[in-house]
Amino acid sequence: MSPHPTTLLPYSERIQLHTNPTAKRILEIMDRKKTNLAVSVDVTTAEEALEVVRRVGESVCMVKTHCDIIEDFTLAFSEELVKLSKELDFVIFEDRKFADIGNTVSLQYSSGVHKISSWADLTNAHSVPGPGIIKGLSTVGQPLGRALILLAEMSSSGSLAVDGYTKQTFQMAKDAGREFVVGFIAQSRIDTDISDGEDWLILSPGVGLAAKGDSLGQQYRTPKEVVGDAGADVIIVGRGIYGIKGGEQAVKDEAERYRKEGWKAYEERLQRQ
Ligand code: S5P
Repeated sequence: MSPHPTTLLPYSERIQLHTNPTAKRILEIMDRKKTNLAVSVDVTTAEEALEVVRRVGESVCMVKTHCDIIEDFTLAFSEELVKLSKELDFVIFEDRKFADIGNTVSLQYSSGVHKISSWADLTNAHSVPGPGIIKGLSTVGQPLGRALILLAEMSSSGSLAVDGYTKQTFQMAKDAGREFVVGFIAQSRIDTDISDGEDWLILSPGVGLAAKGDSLGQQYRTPKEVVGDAGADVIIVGRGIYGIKGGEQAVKDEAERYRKEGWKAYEERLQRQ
């Protein structure tokens, strides 16, 4: 199979193919810092999370959070995260996986303890409720220049987000337009986007250099498989980096190792014709 055209374009040339300010910024950072690595900071205290971010910040284009697992979450934490995102030049992706009707998700996004829209550049949603979820989130996020990605596939074994579901998710994004929805969580670049010629960002979790999976269904592939073979743009790594034994320096070094692997896979991909 010939490579998907988008996978042959450098990140720098794809910036102009986006109108959403967060999508542009992601591609600009990737190009500037030579990184397609997102670190998923799945630790349970604010201090630990900020510590991991300080260690990996220089190596990443994106930090992914699950704000609802942080026991002592406060808006001071999110303010510090925003400060670090400016100093260390990365985008904040809150992995909220919204999955309700438009009215409810707009409140979950803007209100409550977390006020996600006030600090997260990017968030994500399941397509299962239908297009109202995009409308609800966009009323809050779009005026702030935020962006949304949809979960088209998942990395876990037995996921129901396959085949027709994946295709319909893609169609839902196409129908919504690319002002707010800028891409997908997926395991590979979705073939059908050849037909509309649009540049969607593909972010892939389930990336690990050591383990092949965990005991709860997670499945890992290498950066080479994800970026090189499957044509994804951003690799999302959690435990493979923050869970490494050996202290602060080890986490920093491991982030660099993944950054280099991801970037090498991208550079090799650009050479394929
Ligand atoms: O399909 C998915 C989608 C997501 S966003 N599979 C995933 O694993 N994720 C998230 O990526 C998951 O919630 C976790 O935060 C991260 C993977 O973590 P790791 O420790 O397995 O690398």
